[in-house]
Amino acid sequence: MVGVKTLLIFGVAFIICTDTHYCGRRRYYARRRRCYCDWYWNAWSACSAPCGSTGTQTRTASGCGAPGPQTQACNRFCHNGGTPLPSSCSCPEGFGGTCCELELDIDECSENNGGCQHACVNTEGSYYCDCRTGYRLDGTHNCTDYDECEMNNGGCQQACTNTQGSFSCSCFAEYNINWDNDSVTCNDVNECRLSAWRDCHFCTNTPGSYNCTCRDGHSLVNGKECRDVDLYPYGVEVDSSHQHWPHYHNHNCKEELLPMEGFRFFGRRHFYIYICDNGIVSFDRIRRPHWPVKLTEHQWRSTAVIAPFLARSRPLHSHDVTLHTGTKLFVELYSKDDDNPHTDAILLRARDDGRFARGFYLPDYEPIWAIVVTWANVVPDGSTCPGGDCHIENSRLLKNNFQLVLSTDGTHSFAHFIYPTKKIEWASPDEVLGQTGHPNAVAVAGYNAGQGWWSDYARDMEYSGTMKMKWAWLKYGGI
Ligand SMILES: [Ca+2]
Ligand SMILES: [Ca+2]
Ligand SMILES: [Ca+2]
Repeated sequence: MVGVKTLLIFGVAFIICTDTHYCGRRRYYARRRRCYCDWYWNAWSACSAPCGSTGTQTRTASGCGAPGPQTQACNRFCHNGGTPLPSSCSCPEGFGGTCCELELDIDECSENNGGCQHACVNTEGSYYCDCRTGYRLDGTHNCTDYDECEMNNGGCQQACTNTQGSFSCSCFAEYNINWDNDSVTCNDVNECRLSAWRDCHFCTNTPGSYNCTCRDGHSLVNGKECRDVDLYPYGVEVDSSHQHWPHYHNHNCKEELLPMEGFRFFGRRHFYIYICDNGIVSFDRIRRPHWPVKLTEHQWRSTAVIAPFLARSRPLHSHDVTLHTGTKLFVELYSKDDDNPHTDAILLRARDDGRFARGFYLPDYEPIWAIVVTWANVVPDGSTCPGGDCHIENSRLLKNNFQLVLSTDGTHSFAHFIYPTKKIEWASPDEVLGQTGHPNAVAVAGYNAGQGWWSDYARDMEYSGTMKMKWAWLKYGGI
């Protein structure tokens, strides 16, 4: 019976556990021949938010007698100091993303140019400084000039000059930079074609230089100008330069104070000289005479004047004439014991000129001062041309050169007119237009002591007021 009973128990157990039975809400199952009732948790669900302040997740239980679902907070955080919001975060500067998990780039250049002297370049997570062309970085923020000349002479053929942020090429004297082409190579200057060399008689161009020689009776001045030896030295020869002549428009002539002995001119003694740019000087203040008037005309009867070549001229002729090639006026005064190293030679020459002046006999003449006035490149006034300007090319302009030398010993005075060979090229502005049939405004020369009507103290030089004035150099000077 026991065996049956036991069999019965097992039989009951077997029946109960092989079926799915519920006892209330419990579930039974078989294990080691016994029946159990149990439950377990399922996995947590995904969090409802990746971060922030409201994330939750739930889990459920399964099995015999399982409890209800469970809920808990999750992902309640923010990265990098962010402030939690529902389901996201508010990020501090420099961070981004829903949860502030991203590090954002800061544009360092936006403030104070990143401390860079020139350019600031922002990069992801950083920045760097850059320099303008011609500069290079000195350290991390500053820029210093780059000396281009250090490397290969800057590519310059001759001279290289470093400048802030750049450099430039230049050439030695007698060479010209090749601006049209590369700005670094140098071309030889053909000096013989330059207007400044127009007074060189025989010019030979050489690479980097030139060679100038002169005809007989001339001396080479400044390496490029042949001057008639009849001329008194002037300009560079006596370490002086020409005077600028802004007086054309206000009609004034240049006033110079004479040494205290003054200049005795027949019955009057003068202490000032007024030098006009068109070939006349006066000892009384005059306005520039625009028209040549013979020296014996009544116009001068009370004005002491000396005119070596008074002509209708214009110091700056036309627009294409630069100051360099316009009229130049040299005024050099030499006074005994004036410490000028050239004075002795000038006074000696003036002495001989006085002693040997035709018609005078003054073997003891000893000047105490002399003034040398040189008119160079006197060009005709083109105002008679149509429109008032001839626009003659510089190289075609006719030019006159002449000199007046005054000297005195206080009692006797001399005035020398000097016309260098072939350097009187025109006598009337009409020659510019090729109108020489009936020229007007022909140059005059002579003097008037300004002592009355038809005074004996006035004289017109032969040729004065005629086209023969062009040959004054042949008659009164020249060789
Ligand atoms: Ca950056
Ligand atoms: Ca530089
Ligand atoms: Ca040359």
